[in-house]
Amino acid sequence: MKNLFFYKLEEAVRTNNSRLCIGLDPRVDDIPAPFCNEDDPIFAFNKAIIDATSPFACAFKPNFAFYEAAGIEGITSLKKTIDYISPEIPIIADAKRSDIGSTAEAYAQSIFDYFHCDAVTVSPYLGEDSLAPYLNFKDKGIFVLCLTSNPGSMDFQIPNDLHIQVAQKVMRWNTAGNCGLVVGATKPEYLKIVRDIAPDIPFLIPGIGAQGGDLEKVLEFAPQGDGTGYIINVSRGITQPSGEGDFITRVTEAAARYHKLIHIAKENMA
Ligand code: OMP
Repeated sequence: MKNLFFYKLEEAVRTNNSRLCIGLDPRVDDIPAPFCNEDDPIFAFNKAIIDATSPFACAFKPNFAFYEAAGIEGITSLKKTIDYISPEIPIIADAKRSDIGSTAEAYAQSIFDYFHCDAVTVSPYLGEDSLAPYLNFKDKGIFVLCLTSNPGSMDFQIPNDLHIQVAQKVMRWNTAGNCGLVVGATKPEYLKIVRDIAPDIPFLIPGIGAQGGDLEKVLEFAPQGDGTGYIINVSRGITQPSGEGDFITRVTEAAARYHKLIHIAKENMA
């Protein structure tokens, strides 16, 4: 069963022939000179990136940390960025919320009623009642952290089989078809385990690019049986492109390259 969010996501995948989610994680100190002279540098920077990369994207994922770090102006830039993105391209609020139910209700209202995002990332650590306020938004996407891409996933998640338990729980919580799992690209062998447990839960997969995840291996294990059900996030690899020359040209080339790499890796699997 696909809810409204996952239907919208698959529409965007089809339209742009893309499973590339582009992370909008602006680091104020790294914003190139021309954008710094604008009234709202973060928004000007994001707007240029969105204009250049929308044809390659199936989703955008702003991580709230980078906007909150810029204070009240950053929050304004975030709102403007979200409002600027075409309504056809879903927006995943990377907010990694987690709190007791009554507080989670306020977080969910913020993400969905104020920012009007299509989906959110949440941490399962506080259990089912802490996720209920998000899951009650049946038309939205709720991506639950399952196996994170950072080295610290070896502290609790993997040695205690928490990734397995989270995948099993999310299978049960997915009665509205609005759940997804965040599964990092840096540990494909564990990603495979999660896919075996949750064969029809869509994956949001960060960790390609700056974190060195193995795209070929990820694409071997990530797809659902019908070949769908996953998106690959790249943030710094696109918005902080290497090389010299015009910045937006390099951003466009990087987005085109990851878009193509995903296709090539998929073809190599076939
Ligand atoms: P890059 O490493 O620059 O591509 O950024 C990755 C983005 O994905 C950042 O916004 C991270 O916060 C986020 N992320 C991870 O890197 N690892 C995870 O396990 C989960 C996330 C996420 O929830 O998106």
